[in-house]
Amino acid sequence: MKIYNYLLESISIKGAAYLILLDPDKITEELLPAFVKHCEKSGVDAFLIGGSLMFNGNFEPFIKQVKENTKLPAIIFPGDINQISSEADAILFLSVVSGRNAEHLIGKHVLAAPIIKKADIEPISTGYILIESGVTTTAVYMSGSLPLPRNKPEIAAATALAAEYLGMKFVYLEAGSGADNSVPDEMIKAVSSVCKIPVIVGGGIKSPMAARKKIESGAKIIITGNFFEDENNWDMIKDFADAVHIRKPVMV
Ligand code: 1GP
Repeated sequence: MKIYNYLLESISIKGAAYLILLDPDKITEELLPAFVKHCEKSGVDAFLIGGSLMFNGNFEPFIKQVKENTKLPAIIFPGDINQISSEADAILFLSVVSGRNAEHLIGKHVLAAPIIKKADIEPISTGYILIESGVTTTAVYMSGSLPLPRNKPEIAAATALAAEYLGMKFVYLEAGSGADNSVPDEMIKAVSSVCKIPVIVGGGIKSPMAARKKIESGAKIIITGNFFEDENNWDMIKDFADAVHIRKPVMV
């Protein structure tokens, strides 16, 4: 099954999907096998893999190691075009539609497209909307573009709708990894009330309750990363997954 269809099916069965971001610069190869196994057991639906920088040159072996330890899909969340590998199942083909920097709207994509074709992995076209979160996040800085003001849900809604009309399959509201403030629930409501495509929300989500509120506001996929870089929090992965999966499977 295509990863896009797998995600849609997870949303339809469980009400929403829960993905964990693995940044090769942030988790050691010693901890990685135990972590991904624990995530799978706790109800996580898939992994995003990537980071804004890549000090760890082992991007490809990292994905391989993930795949060796879980059946869950490994989806590249690229910080740049050096993060493309045939070891992954799919790649979020992100266009920073909140910005006006042509490089991140289409330039990098032209360079990446032939590499993705050769790697034979599934590109999932995604409108990436950076939301102001109180500080300059790495994603904002690296994109060389202004984030969308957090008190302007109507701009977010219009931007997301434009992404949908351009044919993108998902819209991703991003507060930035480790953000002080996550994407406002009001903004998620505004976007999901006008868009038919599923809304992904990530950045600065630090509790199951916060994740649940995003789902109740209309988010269909929740991403967390930073929170589980602290091993002491691993016990809470299931709490996050349960909070996101608002529809419980019916036993027959
Ligand atoms: C970053 O949205 C993801 O792109 C995850 O953010 O690390 O803050 O959970 P956190």
